[in-house]
Amino acid sequence: MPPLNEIVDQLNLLRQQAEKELSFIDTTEKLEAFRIKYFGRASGALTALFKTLSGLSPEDRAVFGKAANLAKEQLHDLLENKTIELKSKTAAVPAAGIVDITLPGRSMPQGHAHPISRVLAEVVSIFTTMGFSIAEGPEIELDYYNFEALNMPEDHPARDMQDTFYLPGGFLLRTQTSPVQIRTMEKSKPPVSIIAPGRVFRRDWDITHTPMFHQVEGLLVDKGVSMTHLKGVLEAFLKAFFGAGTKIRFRPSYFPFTEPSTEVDIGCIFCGGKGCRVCKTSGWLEILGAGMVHPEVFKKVKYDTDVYTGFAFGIGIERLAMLKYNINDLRMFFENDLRFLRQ
Ligand code: 2NL
Repeated sequence: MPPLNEIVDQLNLLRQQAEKELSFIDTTEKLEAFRIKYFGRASGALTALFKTLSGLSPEDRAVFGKAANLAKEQLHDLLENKTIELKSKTAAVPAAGIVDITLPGRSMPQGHAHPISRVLAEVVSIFTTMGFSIAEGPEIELDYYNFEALNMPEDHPARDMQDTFYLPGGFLLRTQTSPVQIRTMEKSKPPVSIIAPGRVFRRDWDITHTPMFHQVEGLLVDKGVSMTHLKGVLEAFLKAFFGAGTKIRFRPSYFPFTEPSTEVDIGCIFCGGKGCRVCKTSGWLEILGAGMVHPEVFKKVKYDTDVYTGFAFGIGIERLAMLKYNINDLRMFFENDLRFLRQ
């Protein structure tokens, strides 16, 4: 029986050798051969070393046994790490011929624009095609631009607390995009032909009202502009959006910022004018409001009312989207239920 220190040396040597061999192993077959060489039940090197334990004195056996067990554990860990390493390598690089390159690729889920964005983009595109430019402005406004300059007297119902979100410091959230047109007219002389698309805010929340919604307003100012031009532009828009066969009617109406004012209806697209639930049996759907710009508005922006006239209109985008996609609850647009948006 060799002395203890010789056995310990042998153990250390064995471990070093095993570690070195392991670092060169690159296939599962070689790894299996390695496992048998060291851990094999019949002739494994480690197994053989453990067998020498029985010939030692109880004291030596305790010391050597501890060292041998530690070495065995360490080698076992290394073996396990190597197994994992080799497995991940074979998974990442499949052998040539296993991959079927004729298989179709996995398709990625595709997103799309929100229905409101799509309708807004379509409306904007119809008007820019006619020659209107796009104007933008702040969503947080001053009372002057949202009301005062639009000929809305102090006691007008549209100025009521229940309709408008007031902010500290005399600011408010714009209730329409008209302030953009006022700002544009302040900065530039006629002729002006702009549309102002964007978000507007009102204190309302039910089936047909949300506190935030979208509008496209239009403004055209020049010498000799009349109601006829207004009719022509709006008819062209409605036929482009709803189809060439769309029936159109103009009804007299009232807005503080236009005179005369009109509301424009189209023949009901759901019943063809016969009368149904959507058009409330009238055969007509209200689409937009418009009119000739009130002289008081022109005075605010210092346009000469003896020289210039103009028309303006306002279109609610949510209403157009509801009609286009046959949606009866406005709140659906803002709940972001993906089932609704995909449909
Ligand atoms: C509606 C009504 C309208 C306007 C908006 C306007 C803007 C300026 C001057 C005069 Cl700067 N008018 N905008 C005019 C008439 C109607 O909107 O029912 N919108 C959904």
